[in-house]
Amino acid sequence: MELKEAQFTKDFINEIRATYAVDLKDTSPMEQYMALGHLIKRYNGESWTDTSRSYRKNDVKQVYYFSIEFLPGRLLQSNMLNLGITDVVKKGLKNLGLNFDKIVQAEPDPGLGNGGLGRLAACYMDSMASIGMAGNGNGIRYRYGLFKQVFMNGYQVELPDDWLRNGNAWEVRRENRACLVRFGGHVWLQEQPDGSLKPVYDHTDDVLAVPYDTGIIGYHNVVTNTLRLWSAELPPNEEQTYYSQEQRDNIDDITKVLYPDDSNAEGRSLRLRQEYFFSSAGVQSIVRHYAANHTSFKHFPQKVAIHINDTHPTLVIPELMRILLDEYDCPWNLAWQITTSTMSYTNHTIMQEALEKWPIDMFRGLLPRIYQIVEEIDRRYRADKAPVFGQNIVDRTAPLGDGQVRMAYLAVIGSHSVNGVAPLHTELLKKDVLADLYRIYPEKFNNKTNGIADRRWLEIANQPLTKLIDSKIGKKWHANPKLLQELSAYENDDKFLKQLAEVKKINKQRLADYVQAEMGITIRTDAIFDVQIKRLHAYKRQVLHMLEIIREYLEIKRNPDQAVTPRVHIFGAKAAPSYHYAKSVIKVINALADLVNNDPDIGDKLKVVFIPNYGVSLGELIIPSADISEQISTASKEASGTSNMKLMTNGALSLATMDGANIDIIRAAGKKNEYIFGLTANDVYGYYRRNDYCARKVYESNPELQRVVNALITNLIPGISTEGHEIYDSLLKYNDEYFVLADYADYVKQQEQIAQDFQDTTTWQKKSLANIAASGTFSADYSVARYAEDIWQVPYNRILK
Ligand code: 9GP
Repeated sequence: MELKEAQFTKDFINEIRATYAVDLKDTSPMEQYMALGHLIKRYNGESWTDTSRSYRKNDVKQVYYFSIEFLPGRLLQSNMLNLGITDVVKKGLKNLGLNFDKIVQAEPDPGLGNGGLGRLAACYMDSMASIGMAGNGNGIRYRYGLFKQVFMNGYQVELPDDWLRNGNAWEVRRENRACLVRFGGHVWLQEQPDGSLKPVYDHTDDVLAVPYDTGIIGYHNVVTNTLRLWSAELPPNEEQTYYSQEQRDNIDDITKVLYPDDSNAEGRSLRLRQEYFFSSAGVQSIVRHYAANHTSFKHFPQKVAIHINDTHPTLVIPELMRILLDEYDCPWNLAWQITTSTMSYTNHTIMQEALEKWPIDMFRGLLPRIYQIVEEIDRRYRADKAPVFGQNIVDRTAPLGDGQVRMAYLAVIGSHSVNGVAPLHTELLKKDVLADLYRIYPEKFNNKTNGIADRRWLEIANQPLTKLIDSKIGKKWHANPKLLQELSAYENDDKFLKQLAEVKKINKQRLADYVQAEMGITIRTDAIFDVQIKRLHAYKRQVLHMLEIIREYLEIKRNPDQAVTPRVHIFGAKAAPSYHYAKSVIKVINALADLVNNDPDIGDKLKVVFIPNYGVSLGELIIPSADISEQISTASKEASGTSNMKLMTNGALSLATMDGANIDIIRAAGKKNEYIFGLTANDVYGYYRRNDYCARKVYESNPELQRVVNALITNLIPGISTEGHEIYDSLLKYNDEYFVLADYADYVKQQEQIAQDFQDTTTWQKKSLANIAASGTFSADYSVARYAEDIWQVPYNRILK
């Protein structure tokens, strides 16, 4: 958009006065941020209205991306970037004597997600708008985000993430678009005068779903899509019904917190309520919008695509069926055909625990009408498929089985497309996790490799690198990231490679300053920054990384005079509050950090920093500084990964197993530019088949490994007598479920190679450049374009090929 500095300054001062009734000099950074947010939202109001109007007028097919998580990161800078007003605003604020960085930091990082799943959903929102596609998000407006992680005595402590404390500058409450969502009670089918059956409800608990909309601004294209997040409230109370405090709390709880503790039945039931709540509200609002503009539902799938992001929103399937059957008198077959043509499903994990299943009793009690519909889907599925595929396979795959509602199976059966998020993952879905359903519906399965919002990860997070790239290949890559490939022309340009090294140093210094200020740890910027940032999970194997630190520590202690390449091991990870093992890993890494960082024999040769409260904003600080990107999951277990892509685009070299999208990164950048190690997925499945993995044998055959693992149970690392034993036992007593010991020797070999290669700066920077140049292909712009063409069949208008 066109914006002159004088206009901006005038508007900004007016906004401050109008909102806070004070002079600029008396405002806090938070007030400055809020005023700026309101102003930018207002600037963009016309584009948002125009976009919605044009979708309506042209009856454009719309995609609705349903996700229980959205992790957008701070919006101020990305909105300014996408509107093309960054320079003007920054200059204007500077001339007013304000500190832009402080204003940026005042924005809370919306913690509406947990990890890759939610971040991917947010990237896709940005890219859909940026390629000019009609794509909307649908989720939950959690009152509190995931949690704020602090460490006390090395232990993770979870504090409430009160991200809405000062309000939210970007959202619009739309009470006039609210709808009712029904839970519990009784339902029966009553015969109507025309012979049809209609449900009658009794004693239901109704909840009002109120939407809050956020404009998702496209990159330099005057498109603004909508992210709609639902909040649970008391229904309008015309009959003056009395609501007890417990009833009020029950309603309040639905959208209070992301991922309630599901280690108990109450938590699980709340989780199911959350899932139906946003699925139902979202589908109701889509149908209401459609019905206002069309007379028949026959062409619904030509105008609406609903995407199920992981199993959590699967209830959109029976919910759309319910509305079509009960409210629009659609016959079952037509309703089913409309529903399956509208729905598509992405699976994001092969971990069994994440393929949700609900006990039938809980499900039926909470959602009686939806249960009837699922029962009928199940009955028809069995009747239809058993004669062709046999009873066994149908029993294994039907939506209802073993006393449970099986959400992943319902999602596959009720969708026309099922995709994995990297080629290996999709193959494993077909061969293993969903093999039976693949036999029945081979035509539904396809792969869509994940992507990232590289404008955020370069233009916002890494401005020094962006400037350097622009100086060589211009700015066209901002809208078409594959053009980063043009950087390959500079692989033998020593001056450019030096500049690349300087940029890395600036970014390392930025992180070092933060670590010094926040954690009191001094780290040197000529050390290797060895980074592992992701959720804490056994399959991601932070433990393997931890064993390497113990090895390096013991090595320096044994041979203090030997020259070593200095290293800083950097972690960022939250553990789910009820995931005991993951929390023990955090404690041990923190205890190890204390030991290493304070040992005078070690000095600054080796440092360990576990940066608390990892999230998108910390990612923006850490990722540009990384030399090594640790992507060390057990092969077959990481569906895709996306931190691997963000780190690659910022010039880090991957230390990686052949897992998830690592494989695609390695192919794109070339094997010689990464460090690859460990078992392949085939090896892992071979062990499963033969059932012959013996962790103890590996341990006994490697004396160095013994020394390292034993350090967990001797008193070398103070304060971990319980947690150290726990991890030790997971490796040896319980036979190392994730093959940490099997991969140890190979991993160490690569780490030693890294230490050696890092000495040769020019060759290192060449490898770094190869990664940056090849990374454009992992832009989410291309990923959503592939979804648009192959799955949703919706147009977009930025030419990307
Ligand atoms: O664990 C996967 C991760 O590999 C993937 O990159 C991300 C986005 O597709 O989804 C994660 N899955 C989940 O968070 C839960 O299924």
